[in-house]
Amino acid sequence: MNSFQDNFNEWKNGLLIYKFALDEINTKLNILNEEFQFIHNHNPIEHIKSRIKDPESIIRKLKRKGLPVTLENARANLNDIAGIRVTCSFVRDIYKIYEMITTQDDIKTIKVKDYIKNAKENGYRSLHIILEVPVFLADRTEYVPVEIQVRTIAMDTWASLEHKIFYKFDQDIPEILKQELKLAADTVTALDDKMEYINTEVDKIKVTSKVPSV
Ligand code: 0O2
Repeated sequence: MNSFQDNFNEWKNGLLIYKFALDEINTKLNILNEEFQFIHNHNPIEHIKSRIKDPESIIRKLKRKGLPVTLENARANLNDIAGIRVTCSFVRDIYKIYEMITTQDDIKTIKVKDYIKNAKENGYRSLHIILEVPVFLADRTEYVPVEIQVRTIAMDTWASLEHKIFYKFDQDIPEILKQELKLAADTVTALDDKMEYINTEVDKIKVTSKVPSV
């Protein structure tokens, strides 16, 4: 039987490749953002945050999916061990990022979940892109899945609070709070629509004057 130390080392080594994949996607996103700023005088990305899912969350998710807790199962069944969250000011920037990253030659797009066009029942909105990126190791190349969640700053504020409440109530949020969260999500959608409208108006005015981009 494997000792705790053996298991710990096996998990640590098994998860290392996800760090390499995250590094690659982070670099790609930063290059796209800088290039976009140079050409269009506008940053589509406000903020990037990346993380490797911690072993406790991996175990929780495997159990939630009814799967035995092994590293092999985690690697075969979880697409979000390597996760990157990208926040943008405007909804249109989310789709720009999507377009720019998924058309790169070395990237395989595995799955796209558009929770912006089809929000979840609780009000959650975000664009989830699951990609595979090649990681070149000393003796082999591995395609590693990375989940990118792209959302506006307002969507991110909502999701962070909802996530905390979800775990505070042990994944069973009281009905009254669910309703309040749904109302807050509707307000977020209205705010994003308004910001998009204002940005479009700025663009129109820019054409006829020298107003800098926002
Ligand atoms: P955590 O704690 O954030 O890591 P799938 O395997 O594709 O069938 P999956 O991955 O469960 O199923 O589906 P989905 O919907 O793509 O969710 C992946 C991640 O999106 C979640 O990871 C959350 O980070 C985020 N997410 C999805 N739905 C919600 C939601 O309703 N509210 C909030 N705040 N975040 C959400 P985890 O592992 O569930 O959680």
